[in-house]
Amino acid sequence: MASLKPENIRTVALVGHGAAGKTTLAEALLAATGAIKAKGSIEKGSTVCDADPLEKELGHSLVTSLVSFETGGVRVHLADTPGYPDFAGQAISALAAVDTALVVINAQTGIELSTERMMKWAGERGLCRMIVVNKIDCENLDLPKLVGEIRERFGRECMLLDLPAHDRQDVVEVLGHDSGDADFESVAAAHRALIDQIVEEDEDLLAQYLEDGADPSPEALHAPFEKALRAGHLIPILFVSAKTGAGLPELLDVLAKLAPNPAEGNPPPFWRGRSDVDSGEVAEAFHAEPDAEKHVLAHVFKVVVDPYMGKVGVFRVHQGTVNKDQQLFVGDGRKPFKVAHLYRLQGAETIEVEALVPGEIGAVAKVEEIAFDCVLHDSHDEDHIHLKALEFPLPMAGLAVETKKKGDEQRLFDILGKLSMEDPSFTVERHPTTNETVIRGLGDMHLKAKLAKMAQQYKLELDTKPPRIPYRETITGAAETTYRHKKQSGGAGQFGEVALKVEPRERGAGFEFVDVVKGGAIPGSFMPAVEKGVRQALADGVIAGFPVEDVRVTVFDGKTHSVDGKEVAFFTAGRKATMAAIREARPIVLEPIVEIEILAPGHAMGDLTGDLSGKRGHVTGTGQRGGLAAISGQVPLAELNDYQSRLKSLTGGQGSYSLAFSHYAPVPPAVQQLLMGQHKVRDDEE
Ligand SMILES: Nc1nc2c(ncn2[C@@H]2O[C@H](COP(=O)(O)OP(=O)(O)O)[C@@H](O)[C@H]2O)c(=O)[nH]1
Ligand SMILES: [Mg+2]
Repeated sequence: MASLKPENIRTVALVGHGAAGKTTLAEALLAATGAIKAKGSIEKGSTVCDADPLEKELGHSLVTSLVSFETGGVRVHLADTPGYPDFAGQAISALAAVDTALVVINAQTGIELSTERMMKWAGERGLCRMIVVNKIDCENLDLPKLVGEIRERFGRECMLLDLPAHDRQDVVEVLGHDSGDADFESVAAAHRALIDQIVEEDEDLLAQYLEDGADPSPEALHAPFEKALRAGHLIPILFVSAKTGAGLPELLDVLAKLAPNPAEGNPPPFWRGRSDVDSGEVAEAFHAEPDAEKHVLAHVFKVVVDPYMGKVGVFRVHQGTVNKDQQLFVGDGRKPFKVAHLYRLQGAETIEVEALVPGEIGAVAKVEEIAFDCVLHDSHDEDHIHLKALEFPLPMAGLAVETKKKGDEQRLFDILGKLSMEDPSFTVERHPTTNETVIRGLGDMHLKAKLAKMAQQYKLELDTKPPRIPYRETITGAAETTYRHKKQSGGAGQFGEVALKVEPRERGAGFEFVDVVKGGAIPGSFMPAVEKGVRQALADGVIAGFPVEDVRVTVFDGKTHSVDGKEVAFFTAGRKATMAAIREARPIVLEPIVEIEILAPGHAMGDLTGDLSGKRGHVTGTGQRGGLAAISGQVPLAELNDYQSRLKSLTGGQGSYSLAFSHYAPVPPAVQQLLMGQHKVRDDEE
C-alpha cells in the first residue's frame, strides 16, 4: 500500500475464551488476504500467532501475538490474545492498543467466563465491540438459542449483522440485503431491526426515514453506524467458521468498511501530569488525536525480552508519525533514543518499515529504558504523559521457588526480573524473614507456563513449594522480666542486665520502644544495643518464628559493670529479656484473612459455598454477575494454597476467583499448637 493514511488503518483484538478459535481465525484471515501462502493449524503447531515452542506444545496461546494484513484498501492490525483467565493480563493490555474488540464465541460451548469478562473490560474501555460466533461448521449446534443467550446477557444492542445460510456453508449479510435465504430468522426482519437501530443515532436521518420509509444509502448510514458502535448502542453479531472459511469474506468486508478507523473509535484517554494531594496538582485528562502531522504519542502495551533481539517494546501509535531514524523519548526520561530499526510484526517475524502512522502497531528493539505501559513521544512538551491506567487482576496465586542448582540464585533473580517486565500480572516477592522467593500469578496455569519458559528458554530448573503463609505473632497481656547476661571466659568478661515490660498495642499500631531508665542504670551509650536486641527478638518471632507486631517495650531498669559492661552484652540481654517477657504475655499467632470473590456457573454454587465453610471460611454474600453466580466471602489465606485446582474440579474449569487482603485474625488453638511445634526453638547458644 503506497501512502497509508490513518483512515485506512483498523486495529482489532481477537478476545474471548480459550479454544474459541481466535488463533485459527487469525490464521484464516491472513491466508484469505494473501498475507501468508498457506493456512497453518493449531494441531500441527504451524500457526503464525502461536509461534512460541511452548504454545505449540500446549496447543493454546500464552501471549498476545500481533499480525497485520491488507483487505479492501485498508491495513488491519490484529492482536490475537490468549483466552484462558490465567493469561488475562496479556488480553487486557491488548485492549489498550485497539479500537475494536472482536469477541469470539465458540458456537459449541456458548458464552464462557472470558467472554463475559472481555465484553465487560472492552466496554469499560470504550472499545467498539463485535461478537463473532465461530465454529459454525460443527454439528448439533443451536445457533438461534445462542443468539437469544447473547442478547439476554449482553443486551438487545447485540444485533445480527449476518446470518448463516445454505446449511452454514456461508452467511448472508443483512445490512445491505433485505431478502434472501438464511438458516434461521428472516433476513428481512434482521435487516429492518438493524436499520431502525442505526437511524436512531441521527435525527435528520430518522425523520427522513420515517417520512419516506426508504432505506438510507450506505454512505448515509456510515456515520450513525460508527456512532452507535462507539456508544455501545450496537454490538454486531457475525458468524464464521475459521475452518471452512464460511463468513470470512463478510467479516473482512466489515473490517474494511464498518470497523472504526482511529478517528472513528473512542480516542484513548491520556493523562498529563500526576494528581498530588500535597501540592494540589491535578492531572489533566485529554485525548490523543490520530493526526499524522502532530507530535508523536505511542503507548507500549507489550514488552518482550527476546534472546536475539533483546528488549522489544511493542507499541501502538496514537498520534503523529513514528519514523525510522527519529529521536524518541521514553516517558519522563531526559535522554532520547534513536529509532535505528522500526518494525511491524507478523507473529514471531519482524518486518522493517520506514514509518508508522496513527493506529498502527509496531516495535522497536534494544531500548533498555522501555518498560511496559510507558509512553514514547518526540518532544519534552509531552513529558509526564500516561495512558489511563489499565486495571489488572491482582496476582495472588503463589509458589515459593528455589534453584535446583546451587549458585544459580543470581541468574534466577535476573530471569524473574525479565519475566515480570513482560507480564503485568506476574510478580516476584522476596521474604527476608522466611528467605523465600515467591512468584505470583493469576492461577496455576499461569505459574506453570512461567516455570516451563524458564526451563526451556533459560535452561533454569526450579524446585517449588507452596509459599509460607505470612503469619504474625502478638501478645494479649502485659509482662515484665529482668535478664542478666553474664559471661566470664578467661580474661575479659561480658555483663549486661536489662529490665523491661511488654504490653499489647492496638492491631496495626506497630512497635514502640520506650526508655525510662533513670540514673544511668543502663548507660545511654548502651541503649541502642538494647533496642537492637529487642527488635531482633521481635523480628525473629518468639513462639512460632513469625514477627511479633503491635507491642510496646518499655525498658525501665538495668545494671552495668565498669569493666565487663559491653554492647554485645546489652544486645543479648535486651533480646533475651524480650523473648522471656513475650512468652509470659499470653502470646498468640495471627493469620491473614482474605476477601475472596468467586465467579462460577450457578449450578456450582452449593458446592462452592460448602467448600468455603469447610475451610474455616464464611460466605458474606451471593449474587448474579453477568449471568454467573458471584460468591463473596472471607477465608484464611492458609486454606487457599490449592484453591485453583479445587475450583477447577468443582466447576469443570468454568470458575475464577480473586483475592484481596482483609485483616489479621488469631489462628485456632490447634493451628497455633501445630505452628509452635514446627518452630525449632532457637537455642540459648550464646
Ligand atoms: N470445527 C472447527 N474447529 C475450529 C474452528 N476454529 C478453531 N477450531 C479448532 O478449535 C481449537 C482451538 O482453536 P484455537 O485457534 O487455538 O482457539 P483460541 O484458543 O481461541 O486461539 C483448535 O483445535 C482448532 O483447530 C472452526 O471454525 N471449526
Ligand atoms: Mg489462541
